[in-house]
Amino acid sequence: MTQFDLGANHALTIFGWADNRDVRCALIGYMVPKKRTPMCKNDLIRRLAHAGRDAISRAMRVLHHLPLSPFSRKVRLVLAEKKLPFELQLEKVWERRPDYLDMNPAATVPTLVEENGLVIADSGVICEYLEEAYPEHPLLGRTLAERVEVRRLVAWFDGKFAQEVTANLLGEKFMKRLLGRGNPDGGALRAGYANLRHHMGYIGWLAEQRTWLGGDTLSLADFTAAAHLSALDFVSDVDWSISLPTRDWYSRVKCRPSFRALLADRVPGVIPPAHYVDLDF
Ligand SMILES: N[C@@H](CCC(=O)N[C@@H](CS)C(=O)NCC(=O)O)C(=O)O
Repeated sequence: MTQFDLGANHALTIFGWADNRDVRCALIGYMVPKKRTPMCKNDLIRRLAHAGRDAISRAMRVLHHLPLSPFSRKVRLVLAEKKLPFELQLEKVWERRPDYLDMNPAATVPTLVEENGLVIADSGVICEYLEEAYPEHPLLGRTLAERVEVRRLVAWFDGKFAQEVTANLLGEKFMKRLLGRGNPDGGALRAGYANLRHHMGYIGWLAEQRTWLGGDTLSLADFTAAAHLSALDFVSDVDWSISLPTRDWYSRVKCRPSFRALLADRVPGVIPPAHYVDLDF
């Protein structure tokens, strides 16, 4: 049951439900006149429509994200692999929206808001939560040894790779400006490209030893690495000729249906290279 304030004159109480697999919203409600001031019919209809839309959107799973954020991309891949419907909400973190800070005081993306209103901040926490809440289509590996290795690699890519590569390239070129922290630093960019070569060598080595990065099964390790590389690829920072095994592994991940939405991303002012969307690049 939700109560909407329809302005100075009326409140509307709605009993209903909505989900985004089958959008239904029962606007079974009643109006409570707060004052004896008349409200014009058109105004009332407009406010009811807004209230209905609010009721529907509140009940959908929403991921607050930025399209070039690898952490957001990782969660999008996991949600899609687990076949969990969700809506994307662009969050310009640099605007420091108070409502957003209430949900995620770190002011970073992503943040997931579940259909029941549960707010989950931080991509690592979100992925662990999704694995526990929706164990179908497991993404952390099967055996204990595999699960340890998958977690080690997730920490590797979201920690070491993110610091040594993503922050030096995407961070310097895009986030720094948006966050009002000045211009890209040439030294950081050079370090980023040099580190990327080493990391691609390591990914290629893993891909040659194993079916997938974490072992025999496709896992969060693959999606974490692919999330970082896909964001860098979008801004033309990846030279795939550096490591052919890395390229072959990436093209296998890129063919997953869960990847389609990432390939359709658009970012104002950034034109991805032609191979970004090419599944046989
Ligand atoms: N540990 C966080 C890191 C998220 C993160 O750093 N997101 C970046 C975008 S890729 C961000 O929101 N940066 C904004 C800022 O640093 O103020 C997570 O895994 O969600």
